[in-house]
Amino acid sequence: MNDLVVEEVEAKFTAIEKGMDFGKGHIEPFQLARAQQDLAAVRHRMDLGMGLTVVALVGGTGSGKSTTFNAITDLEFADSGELRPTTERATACTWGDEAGPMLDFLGVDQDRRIRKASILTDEEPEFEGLVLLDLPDHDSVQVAHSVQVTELMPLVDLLIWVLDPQKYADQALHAGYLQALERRQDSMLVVLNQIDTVPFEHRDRIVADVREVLKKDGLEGVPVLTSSALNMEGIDEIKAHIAAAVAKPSINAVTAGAELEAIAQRLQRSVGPAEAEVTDESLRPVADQLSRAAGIGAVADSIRASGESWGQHALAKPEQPATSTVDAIRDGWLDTVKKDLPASWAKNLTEVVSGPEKLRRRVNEAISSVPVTNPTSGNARLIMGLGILLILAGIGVGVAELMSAGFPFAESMWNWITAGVLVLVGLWAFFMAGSLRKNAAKRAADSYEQRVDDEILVALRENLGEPAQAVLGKHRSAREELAKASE
Ligand SMILES: Nc1nc2c(ncn2[C@@H]2O[C@H](COP(=O)(O)OP(=O)(O)OP(=O)(O)O)[C@@H](O)[C@H]2O)c(=O)[nH]1
Ligand SMILES: [Mg+2]
Repeated sequence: MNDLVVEEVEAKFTAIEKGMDFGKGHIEPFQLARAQQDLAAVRHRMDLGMGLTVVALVGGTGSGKSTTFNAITDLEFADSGELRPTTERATACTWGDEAGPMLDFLGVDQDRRIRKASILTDEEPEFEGLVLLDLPDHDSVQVAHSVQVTELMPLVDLLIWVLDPQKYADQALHAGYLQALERRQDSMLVVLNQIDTVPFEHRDRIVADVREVLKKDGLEGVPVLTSSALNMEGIDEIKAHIAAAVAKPSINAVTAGAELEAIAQRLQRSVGPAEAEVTDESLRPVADQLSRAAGIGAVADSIRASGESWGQHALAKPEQPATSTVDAIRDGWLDTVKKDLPASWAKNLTEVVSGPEKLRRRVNEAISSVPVTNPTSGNARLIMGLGILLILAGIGVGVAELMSAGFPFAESMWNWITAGVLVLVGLWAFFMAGSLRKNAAKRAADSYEQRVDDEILVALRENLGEPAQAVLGKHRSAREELAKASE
């Protein structure tokens, strides 16, 4: 058992379910039906118990399977004896975990099940989750409710082949098991039992013979042990192999994981490799295009130009962009946003964003929500008025001085200086006012452009960006969930 693998399989299953949910409507009905069916099958497999390790004793009648079973379990639950065949119904011993569904599925009768951990305290943690099966001899026994090779093979973590040294040559490995386990040699173990009946000097030769038989069957890698179940010899070594199988992730969990990966990979055809990022940054170029189409630049220029004189200036008005222009700008944007999406997602995206007509209306509303007005330059006018007054006052002082010539020189000089200063300050104020007016116009023009840009951006966000993001977000989630399950 390996908790991590079990968790991974559960996570994959959840990811596929989520992926299918996010991708709802974008998975072909045939693909969807197939995925649902496959998922149900995997769920069934998972529910049998992914933390269980199934170990089965198989072999010809009288080889000592039941005796080995009893030796391993340290119980006398399996029938062993002289009468052939002895075992007519499969027998199971389980350690720890609930193995009911698994045993139901395999067809082990209720009265042929025993739970080790419930009898003794859990003193064999290395066997936690073990399901040990003693099977009837397949060649000679035809029992209705027997564990079937086809059901057992996909679930068995270790198949222990118990051979009788007197008959090992005729006890050819069962073809059904062999085919099923051909690619899983590490899931097999051959035990030459009743080794006590073989004289010492012959044992090596027999083991060599068995290896030869295995080699001919293409099973070179399968370990061969010897045992005497009756005398409890070689049992610890068998138990060590079982413990090693228990320590590994169960074939059931590994298979479930692989099946889920395959399902996820098939579903990945319904999503693209990535999705475009829709942010304000990506909408800004679109806003700029629309702003150009509406002649916002020209309007701003006319506001700027109004700063050149004091009179009321006729300001340019923004134009309504042509439908075809908005259409083209919208299409161009959609193309870049859709580029990585499969057809169904792309179609959905086109449907959820505002159509060209609505977009045009919204953009026009945005543009006209910003008033085009002559820049106010209240302070500039005041300063200019002040300047003129000062100039006039200076001129006044000068004229008075000219008219009353003859005053003492010193006094006259102060009056001329006063007149000069007044005129100079007045002129300075006059020019200051001019530049204030220009600056005010420039600021007004810049702010107009900025505000229109912002308003267009808001309209684009509401009509294109946000609806697109909803579709792209779902696509991203579907893609990410399926990716999680497929690796
Ligand atoms: N000498 C000796 N006899 C054994 C050994 N293991 C089993 N036997 C005997 O062999 C006979 C058959 O053993 P079982 O365990 O019933 O054999 P089985 O493989 O379960 O047989 P089936 O249930 O008919 O398929 C019994 O009489 C056992 O006592 C062993 O290691 N040495
Ligand atoms: Mg038996």
